[in-house]
Amino acid sequence: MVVVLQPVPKGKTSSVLIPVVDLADPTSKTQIVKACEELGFFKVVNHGSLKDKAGPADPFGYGSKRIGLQGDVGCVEYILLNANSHLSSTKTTAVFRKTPAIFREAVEEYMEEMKGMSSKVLEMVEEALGIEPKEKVSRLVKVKESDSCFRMNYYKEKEETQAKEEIGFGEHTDPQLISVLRSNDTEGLQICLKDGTWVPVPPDHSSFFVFVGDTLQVMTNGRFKSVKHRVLTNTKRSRLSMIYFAGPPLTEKIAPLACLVPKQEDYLYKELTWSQYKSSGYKTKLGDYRLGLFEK
Ligand code: GA4
Repeated sequence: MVVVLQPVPKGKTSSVLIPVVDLADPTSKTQIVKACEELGFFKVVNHGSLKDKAGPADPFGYGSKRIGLQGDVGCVEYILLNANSHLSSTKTTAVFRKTPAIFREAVEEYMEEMKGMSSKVLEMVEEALGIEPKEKVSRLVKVKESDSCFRMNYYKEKEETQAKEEIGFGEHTDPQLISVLRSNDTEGLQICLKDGTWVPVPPDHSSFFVFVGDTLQVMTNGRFKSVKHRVLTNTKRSRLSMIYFAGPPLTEKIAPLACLVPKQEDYLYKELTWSQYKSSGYKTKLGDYRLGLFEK
């Protein structure tokens, strides 16, 4: 099943088929791998168990306009939370603790569900690619040390007097393994194809969108592509999105998987810990090409 993405009016234009993975379909594993290889992005339907509920940062907490630590700005208000509940001393947790229980519990439950969804997708990838040992990748997001985070973004509707398009969230790739996004029915998200064309993703509040992140690109030695994406606030209605970024533990060594690349000389990337990659990432601007840090 595929959905046609409409071309953007400016610059290079094209339309592309966005892969839709039906989790209830027995061939879904193969569909996931195909989508990860071709686009690094896909939509998930029939996710069954997931409930339909949800809920300047430094970098966690509430943020408005400023993104990251290197001066990036966007027309966005957000809350960024560390998903590690065991890190009770972090500022995130302190701020988060002060929020009403009804909100906190909903967010905690949602993060838990997203952890389950990301590990499920990774398990399917493991099976389809024959990754060994078992759970080599999915384990990284399941363990309590996994360094995952959760972001809620609010993009205000564009006013009549404003320029035609404004950047809500500038172009970037996600550094983690995979990210799972859910939004309301407002457009704005765009993904970048391998030829550089930007295509809008039609919103669908009842589905999840999955992005391949830099870490999964490295572990698959470039077989899966970390997809560049952005949000433009070119809309009459406000957009709300929630994204779970499934990351490995800070001490985890990230490198191409030996079971996928038998010869070391074929490795496109060198080894870095997730902590090294993450902290270098915070010294970069949003749109910088961070994967260069991994390149041999
Ligand atoms: C992009 C993906 C996630 O939203 C995020 C972002 C993070 C932040 O907003 O604090 C970063 C960005 C993201 C990548 C480069 C650095 C770090 C802003 C920035 C300029 C939470 C993440 O993990 O990396």
